[in-house]
Amino acid sequence: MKKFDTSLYFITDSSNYTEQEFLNRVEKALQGGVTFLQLREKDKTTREYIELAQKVHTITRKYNVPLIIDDRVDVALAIDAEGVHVGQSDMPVKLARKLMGENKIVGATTKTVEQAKEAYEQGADYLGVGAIYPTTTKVKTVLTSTDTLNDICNAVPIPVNAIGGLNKDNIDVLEGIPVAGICVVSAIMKADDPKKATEQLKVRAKELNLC
Ligand code: TZP
Ligand code: MG
Repeated sequence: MKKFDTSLYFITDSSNYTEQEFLNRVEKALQGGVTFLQLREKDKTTREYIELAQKVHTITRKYNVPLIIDDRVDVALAIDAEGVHVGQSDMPVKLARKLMGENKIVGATTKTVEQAKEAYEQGADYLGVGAIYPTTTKVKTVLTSTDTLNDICNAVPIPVNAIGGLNKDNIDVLEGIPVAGICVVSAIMKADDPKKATEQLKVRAKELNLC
């Protein structure tokens, strides 16, 4: 049984930062208590994606936090990342699982109970569900209601994380829903102080019993 903790899942976005500033922010987030980290790059060449992933992996290893690569099974395998995350337009979970093997983590984005059940049956280890709120992060998505999120949590026996526009001041909307945790980009990536922002998110998520 793979053991991992998605309670405070940080998804990165390196746009608008120099590489050093980006890596510093990643490390600050890890110091603040991020439990799971996804490298999400949309505009990099394969070579650039791999080189950045190797640098991020060196940092996440120090904190014993799994590194998940967005979309790219080849990049995840090339750098021996702990896992990959696929969306509905990416490689199907079944094929991602086949290529990644049983010991790696495969996560999937789902927006309906049907998609969630299918991803679980195909071998997903965890799900991301959203967007719960509108997001300023570059992504093609539609809003998912908290009722649907709740239904998905109850429909599959794997961890389900909420995503989309979440921050310490609005995650109370998730109270009472059996999520395994929250996924955030901006709330940490764009914070003046990523370590403090992470710590504050963690405190609030704990207060609300979200993790
Ligand atoms: N999938 C659904 S919303 C989203 C993704 C990748 C982006 C979430 O970013 P933010 O900045 O936390 O709203
Ligand atoms: Mg994707």
